[in-house]
Amino acid sequence: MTNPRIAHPGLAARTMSAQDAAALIAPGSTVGMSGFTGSGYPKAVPMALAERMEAAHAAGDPFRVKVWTGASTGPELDGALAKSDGVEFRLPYNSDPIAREKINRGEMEYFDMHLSQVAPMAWQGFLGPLDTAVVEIAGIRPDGSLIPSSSVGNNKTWLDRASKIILEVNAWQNPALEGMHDIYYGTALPPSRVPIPLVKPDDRIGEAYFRVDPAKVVAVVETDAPDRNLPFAAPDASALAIAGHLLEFFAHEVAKGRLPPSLLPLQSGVGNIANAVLTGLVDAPFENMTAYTEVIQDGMLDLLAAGKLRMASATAFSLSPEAAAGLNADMEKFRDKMILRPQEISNHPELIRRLGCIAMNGLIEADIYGAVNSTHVMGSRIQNGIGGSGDFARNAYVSIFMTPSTAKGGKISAIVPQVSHVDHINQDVQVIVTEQGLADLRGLSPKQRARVIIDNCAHPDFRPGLEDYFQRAQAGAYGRQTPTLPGEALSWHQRFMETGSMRS
Ligand code: 0RQ
Repeated sequence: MTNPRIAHPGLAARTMSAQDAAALIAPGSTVGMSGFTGSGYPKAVPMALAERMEAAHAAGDPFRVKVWTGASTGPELDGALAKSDGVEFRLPYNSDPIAREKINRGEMEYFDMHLSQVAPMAWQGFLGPLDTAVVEIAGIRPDGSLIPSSSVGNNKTWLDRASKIILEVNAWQNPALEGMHDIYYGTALPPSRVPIPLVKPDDRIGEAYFRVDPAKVVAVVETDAPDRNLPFAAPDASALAIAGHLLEFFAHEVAKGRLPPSLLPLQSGVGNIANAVLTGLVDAPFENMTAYTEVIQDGMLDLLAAGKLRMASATAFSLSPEAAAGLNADMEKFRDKMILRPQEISNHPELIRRLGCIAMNGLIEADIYGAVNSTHVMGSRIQNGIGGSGDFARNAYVSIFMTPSTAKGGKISAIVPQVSHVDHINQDVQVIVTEQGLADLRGLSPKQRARVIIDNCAHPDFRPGLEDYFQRAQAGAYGRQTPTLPGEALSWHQRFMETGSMRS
């Protein structure tokens, strides 16, 4: 029987099994896959590829590929390929635990990069050639154009750049997704680059479909499998306190006339705390809000459903299984309020600066001067990656980072004398919030920043240690602009690695 989702006869004729499609991917090649935060990633071909890899390894024949994506994917892609020891190089973002272990054991090369830069760098030729694109879509139209699925990510670029293309047509994806996407084809390389004509989060500047050269499509695979996302934890006391401090800050900024009553376009990062802040906004006195962000998570849907958020622009969904099922059942209600764009547009520095986004991201640790580490535990073990946090933090109207003041059951202070890895320099960090309070760092010098970060954000158990370091650094450092004691600055991390705790 013909599949109504594959309406182009020429492409329908290329329908085959995932195994046959995976057989078209060569060892050592570079594969650009769809997928962004657990949405819209291919679900059958990577698993079939992983089986091939295992068989090859068992026969003593190494079979590994280089994998590029939008951001994180799901266990059927990153998990399966990492388990089969099939990935020699990965970019630009990963949150899969098996892949993380491989990376941190030094068995997989990982290029953790700004998500807005992936497509431009691919076009500039900085990343090398792309052999195969494996892209999940919601359908193929009679003219051969493609209906995107639940994430856009870098798909446009993979489809344009790859020598050959494998499409997965997923019947689980809601047909009502059609028309929600805005695929902008106006990007060009310098010196031909022009301004991107987007001035409001609601603007549509592109097309609803991907263009594709049918001659490059070597396989079409039918699937029917859900996106797999992780549930969000119910907000704990710490997440609620952080949300409370932030909402108070927004109200204060509105009262001062520094933010309009509907705020400015919201960007919200990944994780439970970011989600808790969004949920907190449901009962806050801000109406007619918008979001210009990377992912639409549960809290954004709550805000849309409550009528507090007028619309949300992103590149992907990042929903709990319940919220994904709910959205799928209710897509008609939400679809006109959401736009999914390529990640080079959702995260574009020009647009973030123009729109004046309020950036809210998580962190691993911050130091007393306000530098932020979003990626590396103890300076060397990667957690996920910088993702879009750098795109937004540097260019935002106000750049906010949030975290509980301690990690690992209180053994680690999230506020340290010096971060063990730098993702966001202090100039890109304007507000830090923990459950203890909020530090507004705008307009402050390094020593003034240290004062408010220690007083407002550090956990009381670690405050005296930070205070002691700060005082001695001011008295004995080589210079007094950003007083630092190099021999001691990372001693808290050293203590944790030696004793299992930063506590002395
Ligand atoms: O590890 O799961 O093993 O216990 O880090 O920490 O507290 O669950 O916090 O989910 O908000 O994630 C920075 C990782 C925070 C995230 C980060 C350990 C902690 C736990 C997760 P376990 P929590 P969150 C746009 C924005 C970069 C990308 C980004 C992130 C785990 O926000 O990946 O911002 N950001 N993208 O125990 C040791 C510390 C720690 C620590 C936390 N100081 N020391 N371990 N952990 N702090 C979206 C995209 O780009 C897609």
